[in-house]
Amino acid sequence: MAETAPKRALLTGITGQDGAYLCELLLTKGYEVHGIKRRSSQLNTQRIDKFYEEPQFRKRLVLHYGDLSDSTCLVRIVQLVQPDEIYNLGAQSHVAVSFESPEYTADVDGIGALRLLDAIRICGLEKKTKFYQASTSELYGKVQEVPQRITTPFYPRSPYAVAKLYAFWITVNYREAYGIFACNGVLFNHESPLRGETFVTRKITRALARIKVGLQQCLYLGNLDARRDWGHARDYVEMQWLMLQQEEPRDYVIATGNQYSVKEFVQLACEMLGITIEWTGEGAEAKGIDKATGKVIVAVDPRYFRPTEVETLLGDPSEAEEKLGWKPKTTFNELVREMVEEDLVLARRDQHSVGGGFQSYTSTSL
Ligand code: NDP
Ligand code: GDR
Repeated sequence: MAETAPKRALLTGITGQDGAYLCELLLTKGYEVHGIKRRSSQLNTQRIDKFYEEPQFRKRLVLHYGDLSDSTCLVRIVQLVQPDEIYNLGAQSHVAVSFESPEYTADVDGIGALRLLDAIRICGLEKKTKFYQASTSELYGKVQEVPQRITTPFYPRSPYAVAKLYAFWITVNYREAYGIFACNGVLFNHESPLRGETFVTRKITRALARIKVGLQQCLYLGNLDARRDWGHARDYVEMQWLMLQQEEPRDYVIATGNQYSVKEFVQLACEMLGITIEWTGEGAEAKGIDKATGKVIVAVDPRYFRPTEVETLLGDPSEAEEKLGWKPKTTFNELVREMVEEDLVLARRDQHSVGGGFQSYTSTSL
């Protein structure tokens, strides 16, 4: 019997957190995975390098240089790969950074989605290529309904969210106008040990682990009262794939249905590290003191406040459960534990380097 060709997926943002988890999921499912990576002056494929070392995956993973701001390269890659599925995960994904680079963020996060959808049309692949757009709970911004579901009105609060609003609607429009199987996954925050170090959860687990082993004195944060619905990236990429395996394309909210504050995240991470933290002050004056040493280990630096903040987000995942049978597997406690444990290993490794006379990298600008 002739072997059937593997399904082919094209991922933008393959070098990011979700890209790495999705890449692994698709390779495990037998896909041929093509990824678009940006040229960088330093290596930027650390999260996916391990797949090249796996003999069973190596042959089915292909990387192409490209950029979401460059439509000619996107058309060329889509034409070359003829993908069955495109997952548009690439983005300038940091909300605070989007206030500093609003135009770039609009170009990559908003128009980037259009460029890819148009590449599908230009290549005549409307009937073949399914499209996943990485939409976000940031669309709800100043929340109009609790919990947020797919019908909740949007009220974006940052250049990032406004750019993603455009990407959301252009995805809907290309589905309706050209019959492309295109879906938005409106994902609430999802984290992991692979999370970028400047997002709040990873910043917390990394810094507290380094404080625990004596490599850092204090963790500086912004709004400690912000509340988020935090899930695990590994669970969420499964849902991204599931959405493209349905009979009909539609948009879904992906969340856990539970919410915690930044302060509660810090508190739990401290407990897991055996640090007893005592809080004093409120708002910009809030401080976390290590009870054992009396030292301030968490403080607020207003530099991390945003011009417009999203105070609270809480998703309703019931539709994903009813229609797709999807439920997040990892609890909040398990997520925080996994991140803390991995960062403690990294901190101890750094501690050994320092003991051996090497410098350890502590950025105060994270
Ligand atoms: P990351 O920031 O970890 O990864 C972003 C990826 O996009 C990286 O691979 C990055 O490349 C790439 N990228 C950045 N700019 C460009 C560009 N101009 N052209 C091509 N690629 C580019 O994000 P996540 O993995 O956390 O998120 C994936 C997607 O999901 C993003 O679109 C994000 O906005 C969205 N999202 C994320 C959520 C979350 O909680 N994680 C929740 C909701 C939505 P490089 O490695 O070179 O920087
Ligand atoms: P978010 O994630 O903005 O929700 O966007 P982030 O982790 O950056 O912030 C979450 C909340 O924590 C508050 N906060 C801080 N944030 C950062 N980064 N650094 C700090 O020091 C700090 N102190 C407090 C923030 O103000 C905010 O309220 C993420 C990204 O992955 C987006 O791409 C994605 O779309 C959304 O999640 C859903």
